[in-house]
Amino acid sequence: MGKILVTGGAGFIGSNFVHYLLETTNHSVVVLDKMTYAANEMSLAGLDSNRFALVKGDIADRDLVDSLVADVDAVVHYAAESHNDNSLADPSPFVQTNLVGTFTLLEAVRAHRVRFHHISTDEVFGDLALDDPAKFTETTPYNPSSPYSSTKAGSDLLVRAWVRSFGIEATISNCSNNYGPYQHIEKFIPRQITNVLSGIRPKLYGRGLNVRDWIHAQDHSAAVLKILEAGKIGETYLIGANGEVNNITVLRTILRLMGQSEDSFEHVADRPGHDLRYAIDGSRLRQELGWEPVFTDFEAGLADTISWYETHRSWWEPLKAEVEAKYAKAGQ
Ligand code: NAD
Ligand code: TDX
Repeated sequence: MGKILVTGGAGFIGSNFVHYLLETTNHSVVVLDKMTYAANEMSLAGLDSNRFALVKGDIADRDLVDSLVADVDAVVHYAAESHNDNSLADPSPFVQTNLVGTFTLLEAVRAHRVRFHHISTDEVFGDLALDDPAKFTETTPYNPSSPYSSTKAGSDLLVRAWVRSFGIEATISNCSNNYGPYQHIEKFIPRQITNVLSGIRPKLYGRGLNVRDWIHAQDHSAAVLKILEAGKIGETYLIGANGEVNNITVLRTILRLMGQSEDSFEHVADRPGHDLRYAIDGSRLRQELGWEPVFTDFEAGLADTISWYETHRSWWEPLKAEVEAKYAKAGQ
């Protein structure tokens, strides 16, 4: 390989992947990122400029994308509008970035015959009942619920069509909910950690019985690298670490780890159309590519994450007031 273009590399999971790649391989990395509200240049500070460059730009900018793709050996595509609540308030950037942006990248990898890996989510499958023993597999039909997840589903389908119709060398992965350092504080876990650190009572949507299947962002990065190196072209891999927990349990664990009473939170308005449960069957990835998660103790991973936010206040504190003002307007 050699030189890898990472789209969305200044966001949460993309920046974790850039660090992982630079630390565990000899590849060099070019990040293409529009630097939206979700990006943070501090997440990429101090990287070796001989092996790393940041290009500020839009994945839907055809000429820019074409020139960058022409000069790399592989593209790993993380860039997206990623937050469900934002997609309910204004779906428009989701359609533009997640669909038109992915289309623009696909046309460039088709023209230059460059290896492509597409990052997606388990939310494309819709949700499962709380008492359903089933988990999502690679053959579960798509049934997305929100503007966010429907645009991710559409982007996956574009990739599949470009593989079949044009023979591009692509793989897809659908991962469960990530946690870890560098996650934007609009998301559930860092929002509650930084609420406690700011003297704000944590906010739980509805009754908090919705289940998410948590995986540490570093385990996600390791899985993506495996797929990039050894995945079968045209294949889809589900990435999950058997981390199903309901929201109220996650919140009570955070409160306990932070020395608070487990009841010191507020119930707020539920998310419209709120998916009940996600659960990944990741056995194909384990069996075919030998990937295993390292962060198997969720509570220990949460404790590490809490300590990261405690020691990186300058990374998140400037964002806090605006994020909470936006939620307050929605009664959340
Ligand atoms: P994020 O919102 O933290 O980061 C997204 C990044 O993409 C930001 O740096 C942003 O500036 C950039 N970006 C947005 N629009 C762009 C555009 N038009 N051109 C170039 N850059 C643009 O998101 P995240 O949570 O890190 O998610 C990354 C990817 O992983 C997404 O594709 C998401 O669907 C997928 N995913 C996320 C999770 C999760 O739990 N967060 C789980 C599974 C899959
Ligand atoms: O303040 C909150 N209180 C709360 O109870 C917030 C922000 C969320 N929640 C709930 C909603 C969800 O059930 O917590 C759960 C997790 O919420 P998010 O962090 O918004 O994540 P989710 O909607 O599950 O989507 C995430 O995982 C899949 C990512 O944001 C997506 O990008 C990814 O595809």
